[in-house]
Amino acid sequence: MSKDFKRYLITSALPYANGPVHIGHLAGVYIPSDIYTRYLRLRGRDVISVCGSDEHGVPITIKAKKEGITPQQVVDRYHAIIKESFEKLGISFDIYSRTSSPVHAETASAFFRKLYDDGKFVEQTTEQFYDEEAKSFLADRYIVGTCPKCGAEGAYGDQCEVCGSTLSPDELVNPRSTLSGATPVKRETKHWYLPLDQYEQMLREWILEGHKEWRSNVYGQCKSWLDGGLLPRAVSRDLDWGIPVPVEGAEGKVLYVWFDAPIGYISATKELTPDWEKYWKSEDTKLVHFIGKDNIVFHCIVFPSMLKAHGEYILPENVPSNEFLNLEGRKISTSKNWAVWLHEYLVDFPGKEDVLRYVLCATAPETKDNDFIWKDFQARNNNELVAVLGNFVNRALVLTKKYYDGEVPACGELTDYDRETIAELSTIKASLESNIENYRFREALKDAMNFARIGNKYLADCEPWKVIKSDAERVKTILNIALQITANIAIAIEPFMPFSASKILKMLDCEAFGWESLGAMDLLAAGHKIGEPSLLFEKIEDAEIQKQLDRLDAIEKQNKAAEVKAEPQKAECSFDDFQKIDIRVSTILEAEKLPKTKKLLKLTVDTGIDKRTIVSGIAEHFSPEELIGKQVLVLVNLAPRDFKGITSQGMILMAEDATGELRLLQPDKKTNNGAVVG
Ligand code: B3M
Ligand code: ZN
Repeated sequence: MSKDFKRYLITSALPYANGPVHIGHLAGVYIPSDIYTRYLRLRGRDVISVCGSDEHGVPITIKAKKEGITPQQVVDRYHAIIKESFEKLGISFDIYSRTSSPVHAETASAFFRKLYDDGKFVEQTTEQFYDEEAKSFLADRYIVGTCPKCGAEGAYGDQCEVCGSTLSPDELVNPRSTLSGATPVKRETKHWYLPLDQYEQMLREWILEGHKEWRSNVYGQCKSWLDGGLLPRAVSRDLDWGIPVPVEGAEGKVLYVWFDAPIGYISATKELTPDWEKYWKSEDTKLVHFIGKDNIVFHCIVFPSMLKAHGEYILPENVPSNEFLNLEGRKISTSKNWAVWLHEYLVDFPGKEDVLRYVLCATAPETKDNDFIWKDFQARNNNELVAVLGNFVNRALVLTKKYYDGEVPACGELTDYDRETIAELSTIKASLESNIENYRFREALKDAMNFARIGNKYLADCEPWKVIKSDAERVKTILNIALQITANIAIAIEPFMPFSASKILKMLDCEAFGWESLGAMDLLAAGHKIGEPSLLFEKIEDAEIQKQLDRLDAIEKQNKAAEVKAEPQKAECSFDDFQKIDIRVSTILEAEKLPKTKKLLKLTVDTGIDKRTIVSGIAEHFSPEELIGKQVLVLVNLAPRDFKGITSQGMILMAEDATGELRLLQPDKKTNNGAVVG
């Protein structure tokens, strides 16, 4: 069943250049694709990994408009951030390109043109919303109005962000164009459609019959699309940002972003190598698309139909796609800033790139949604990377320094236990390979870590630090084996933690080994002098984690405040009613906590009329000291009330913020006490 391929072409979903990359993207797409690619490279396979920024589409034009800059400026900014942060995390694309590149414009245009010339499209005229003032067709996102479902203002033509309903612009009440504010009108427009229905049979055979081994989430989504029946899909849009439709009479029309973006994989390959066709047009190539689950239909249904329509291209062999990663129990959201951003992580945790790679792989949402929890991040670092991997490597190297001045001791006769340990390593190797090749990266990572676990156990069981006193010869064998395992670890963890792998090699003072060396026990010759041991991983302290949790707390508070809806207005009151209320500017003279209460403060205030006592339930919000001397507004003619035997003569006016905090209301300049408010 498994075919021998001559070369591999790995693609990773092109991130939209309208924001930076976060841990959800990494866990879903880029870490798995990098592990797979690095593994194949280590095996000496002919492999290239391509990616780039997806720089077209409506969200980018909207962002530009909001910030008063051009779409090109938006994508320039985020392309730079994304590219740099990928590099720093060791994501080893052979090329990270961008869809605003000239090669891409040319490639995507030519692709469209071939399909057009070969009669693969159907043309259709439909009615679309149009802004007569701005003289522009309107994408759904450019139309706002009242949500028909929840009544919220400012719902978009495709979605209401308040109640989450999916909408179409026709449903909005009082629709308006965000370009000019005008009411949109319907106008006819012509577009090109790819008749997906014509590819249904091909897709059924190829996926449903031919690729039953795909992950069940991917296979299941494809099946339900195919069972639901496919419809022609528009591949052009009325928009001024994108690749112009290369056909006469198509002024003002561009390729739909989901038509041009996957062609970006081809353009990137073209930019990388003059040999690009061999990767895209030969059945000997294994093409694998790493994507997020919201991209499945485009990579399994639409793009393959495009490739088939073109006729010269191969189809992907697999499309591994993950579920979603949540953050601290909540859905990651760019608009709500509920995310851990890669470029920020790299600043907050310098030198800990592999820790993030490790944790995201260990918790990758391979078969179901999963959670990124900062405490778990800390625990995995401290209990697994530091305590198991780092500890083993450190012990092996430090003992070698101590007993043999850093020279690899010769291996003597093996005991049964030595042999068992060595045999175990080969078993893990087989499992590691099969797990990576079948896209089970979490399991594969466990296998890689097992090299260190076995090493740790081996040292703990053999106790060379004790044996050295009684049988110095035996210790040579023990440490030889421990060092060989260390060299093995450098191979096994390279796809997952490349920085640590090269650190180990440096400490061993040797060149990188190929994958075929994994399991071998002669990687380090006796007499070879190792380098200086240093710590592979450092403990992460509570304070560092608390800083991240505090940041999320602050974001949560902001979001809550933004979500908050004002309470409905109370029943009408007459002017006479209002006149009855007597509010005065007053100054707080004294404040103290009422003994045996949690919430009550006893205040003495100067109301200008008199000095009086007011008891107020604000002790959890203000300290007595911060109140003394403050001017406030006091409702002075409120009927007196008793609290714990003290009579309160009035009420301090306050507002409660959405965060639950209380705010004092004060005159904006110093005012004489007793001044009437009204
Ligand atoms: N930019 C969507 C995304 O980032 C899209 C992927 C394109 S892959 C050709 O989810
Ligand atoms: Zn709504």
